[in-house]
Amino acid sequence: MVRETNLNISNLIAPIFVRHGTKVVEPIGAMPGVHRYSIDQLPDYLGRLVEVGLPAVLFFGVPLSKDEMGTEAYSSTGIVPQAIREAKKRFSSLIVAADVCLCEYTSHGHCGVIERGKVDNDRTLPLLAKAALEYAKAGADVVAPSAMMDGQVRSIRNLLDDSGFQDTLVMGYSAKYASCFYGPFREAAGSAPSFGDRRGYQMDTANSREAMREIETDIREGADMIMVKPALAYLDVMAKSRSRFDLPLAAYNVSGEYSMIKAAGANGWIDEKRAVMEVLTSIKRAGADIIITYFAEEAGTWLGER
Ligand code: PB1
Repeated sequence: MVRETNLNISNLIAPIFVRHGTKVVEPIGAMPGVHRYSIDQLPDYLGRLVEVGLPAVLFFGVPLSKDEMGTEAYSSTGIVPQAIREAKKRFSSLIVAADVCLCEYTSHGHCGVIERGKVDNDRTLPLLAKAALEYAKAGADVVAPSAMMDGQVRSIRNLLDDSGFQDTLVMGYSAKYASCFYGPFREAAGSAPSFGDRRGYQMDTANSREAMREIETDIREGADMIMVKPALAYLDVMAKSRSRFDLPLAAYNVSGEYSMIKAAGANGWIDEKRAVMEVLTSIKRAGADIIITYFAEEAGTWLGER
């Protein structure tokens, strides 16, 4: 009765990697228990998530081929629109979000197009908007720009509204740090930058006032939900964001945070289940309304057992 923070399944979003092929459920070495799914394998997995009561999923695409411009990211026949259509057809009540970025689709692995050896922010904006529109057309309830390009929320919001998708929500990856904790994801999506790093567009890990400015900008540009990412090493930023802003606040419990617990648990160094529930409860205690986590299915099962 006096417990102050209660984690609920309704707080959780499950990130899902989708790829081309048939009958593929491909394990990801650096993320034990996480897989890449071909479209035909989605109904079973989504059915399990819906069964435990998960309200939402977030799709990440693994394309057939990559190129300089990240073309499949904004193709109407790309893997993410296919996944969205399949999910909405089978589970109409499931909230379907789609990550909007180029890094999984570009041959160089950066989140934007490259001009003279650097990411060209402004040339990337229309491509992100185009991708978001394709996902909205496919039925996505939420589009989530993770590219950390200045003006990405406004570009996406404007094109969605101009195209009649006023009701498609935008969850901005507002305060996203240039973190080492994305390593396993980059293996999962094959999205490590082939040169340089993301410090030219992701935030300095030492800054928190800057995060407030980034979030204010996303809100001004029309974000419906804001985010701090990663989560565990940034709970101070989460708490500060919660005290400063009223919009729904998402936390992304990223791949490295997942894999650390999995590795320690597999080695018997920590009690994995207790660690997961402690971590997710702490992220909520810090102020997150929404937690994007690869632990979603397991946590949902454990929450249901309470
Ligand atoms: O779980 C994770 O590590 C998420 C990684 C995150 C996905 N939105 C980014 C990783 C990166 O910066 O490489 C992808 C950025 N578009």
